[in-house]
Amino acid sequence: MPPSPCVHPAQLKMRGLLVFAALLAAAFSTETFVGNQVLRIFAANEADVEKVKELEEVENLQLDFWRRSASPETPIDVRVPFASLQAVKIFLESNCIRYAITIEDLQTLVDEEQRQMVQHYSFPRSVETFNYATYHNLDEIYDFMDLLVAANPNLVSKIQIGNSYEGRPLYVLKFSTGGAKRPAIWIDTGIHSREWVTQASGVWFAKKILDSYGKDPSLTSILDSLDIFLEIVTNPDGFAFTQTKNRMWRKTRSINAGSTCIGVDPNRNWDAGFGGAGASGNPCSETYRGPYANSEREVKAIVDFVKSHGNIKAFISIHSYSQLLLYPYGYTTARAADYQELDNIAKAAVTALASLNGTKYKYGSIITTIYQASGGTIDWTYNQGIKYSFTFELRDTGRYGFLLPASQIIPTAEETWLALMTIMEYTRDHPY
Ligand code: 0X9
Ligand code: ZN
Repeated sequence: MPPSPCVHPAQLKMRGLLVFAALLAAAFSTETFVGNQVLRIFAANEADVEKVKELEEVENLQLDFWRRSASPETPIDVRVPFASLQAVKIFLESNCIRYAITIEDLQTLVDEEQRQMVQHYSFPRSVETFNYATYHNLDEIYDFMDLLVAANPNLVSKIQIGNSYEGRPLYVLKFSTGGAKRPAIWIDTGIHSREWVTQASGVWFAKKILDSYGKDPSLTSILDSLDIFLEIVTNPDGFAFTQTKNRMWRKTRSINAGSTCIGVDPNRNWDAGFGGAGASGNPCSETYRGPYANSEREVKAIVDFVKSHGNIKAFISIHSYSQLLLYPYGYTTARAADYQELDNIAKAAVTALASLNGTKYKYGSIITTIYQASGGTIDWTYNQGIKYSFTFELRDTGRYGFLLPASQIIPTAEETWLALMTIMEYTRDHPY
């Protein structure tokens, strides 16, 4: 009998571990990412970019583009399931397209993140004992909001702007020192559920506002003339899903008529260039725009809130990752009327951000800095007349991507806060 193909004992042990992880996940019906790799693809020219787009069309490959590219300058990051790895690598090599493996085994990072969360969990009794340096689940963040309001009901209140598709409350924290319908600043985090550093930063911002009022003269003067609205978990259904079923979930969780695929990209569902290039009409796509603009309750709730408020002056929507500060437009190459002013503000904001830890951000309009994206949040808010409309892509630039280690939460939030302060100060000093 011929000997069976040789397997090194160390490999066998590794395989055993992988099988065990897969079994555990199966028991909890959680999606596993065992053997998934994230590849960074360096397209040398337009033709390469087009070639890589061909891969995207092959649904069977189940590729998850973490970072797309419209031009050869920015590399493409893509999560490749184990079963597709060989095919993708052969495709790239045979087309002479260069790539590197940025994440060897995604499940290792997911497991590490889970271990960190369990290890650092402590029952929060107050906003003082709450652990800001770890990731939290939805219930913990909702509890945090109540603790925050209890800590200073004169400064912060919790309002509900609607319900998610699955019926979860959509909560917004309102920071206000009085006055009837003062002009306001809006900040949202977590509209893409897997971008965990954003919700975690949102929690930190809330505490920072509370701590700074009455102490930091600048934040104090901002809150004495403007209200701040902060929606931390903008896509709660997706967020809950990332915690229990699939860490990589991005979209909402609405059912799509005529398809088995779930969810709409809530950053393609706004009524600005809706249905144009830079979004998909395929419900199975990660950038599915939805059946019509504002079809998603999570989006509609904000649209209704912004319209009924009528006095929002700055709107900041926070994503990750790539380290970018962007302004309109994403759906058209037309320059925003306030292009020069927005560019100046963005420059000042990224300079302030870098001053803390040296973290470098690029800035510019969405379409020129990353790619065309239609139906995006801040294009709609800008067209509504909210001049100071910005969107962030927080850390990192791809080493960990959406699985940014918890040790980076506080440094990320701290540096981002400086950029937010720059935008908020500008809003305070340049009323319109
Ligand atoms: O594609 C997107 O929706 C954004 N990138 S992400 O990785 N966070 O999904 C970029 C689109 C530009 N608009 C905003 N950042 N809002
Ligand atoms: Zn995003």
